[in-house]
Amino acid sequence: RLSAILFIFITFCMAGNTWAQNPLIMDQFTADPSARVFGDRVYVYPSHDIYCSENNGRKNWFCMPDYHVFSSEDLQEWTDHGVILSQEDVPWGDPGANSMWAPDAIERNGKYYFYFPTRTKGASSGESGFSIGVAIADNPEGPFEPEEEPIKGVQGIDPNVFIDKDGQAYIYWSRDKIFGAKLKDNMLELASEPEIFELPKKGHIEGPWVFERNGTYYLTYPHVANNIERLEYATGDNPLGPFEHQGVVMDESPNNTWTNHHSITKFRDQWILFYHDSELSPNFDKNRSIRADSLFFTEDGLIEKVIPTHR
Ligand code: FUB
Repeated sequence: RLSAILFIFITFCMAGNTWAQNPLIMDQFTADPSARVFGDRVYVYPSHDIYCSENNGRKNWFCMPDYHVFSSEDLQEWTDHGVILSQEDVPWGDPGANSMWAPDAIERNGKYYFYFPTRTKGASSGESGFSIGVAIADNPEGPFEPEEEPIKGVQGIDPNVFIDKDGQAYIYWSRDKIFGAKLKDNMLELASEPEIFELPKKGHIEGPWVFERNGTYYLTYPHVANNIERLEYATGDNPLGPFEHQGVVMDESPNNTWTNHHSITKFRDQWILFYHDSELSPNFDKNRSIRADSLFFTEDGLIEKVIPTHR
């Protein structure tokens, strides 16, 4: 009888998302997880939060010096492959800015392209002072070599890259609103004029993540609706829209974390939402920790709201 109860309990926990052990990384602060499946492992490219004093950036603000990449075959045990890119390595970046914000990575023709925003040397403050660079590697864990110049025609943060079934690549980014454009085959230059997606009508939106499922394109994003971010989504028939706002993927953080930043990917036949929260740093919400929970769709292709699991 006890083993039957235990079995039911474990099955309930699995169905309720405890596939992953949250937070995923316990020995450092991590945020903005972009997750990709390469081979039989899931790789997460997060940003890396530290705490700034007056001397190394803006005190009490985001302080992000470099990127590590982590991988796992079961979402339980994670390998830290170490630093793949630091602020000082970026030829066009402001070396003292500690501004290595939310990145993304994607594979094309056996090369791995790592997209990262950082403040440009001598740029004004604010998101328009950020450009988006690309670093290239032969393996998902690097070493990554940054390009000499950022992508022309892109000012902003939170890059996300999507490659459609026909091979056309797209890049999305944010600067209060979400922008998107086609990428050339070299993955380094825009192939179309940027388009602006104004969804929803009011409030700050950032952190785009696009994926396709059964012919529907999902544009998912954090939206500041009530002071802090909640994850929302829109759908369309085309990677560049138009997109129709659909609803909420995840409510605002129970820990009052101002940001949430996410990715959605399918790993071992299960859709998974990667996101962050500041559960490990209750008094400072710019020191965040990445997390993962299963994500499900209704029969109509709508996203069921994800409820975060805790340890
Ligand atoms: O991590 C720095 C910024 O906070 C990201 O670029 C935003 O998406 C938000 O998570």
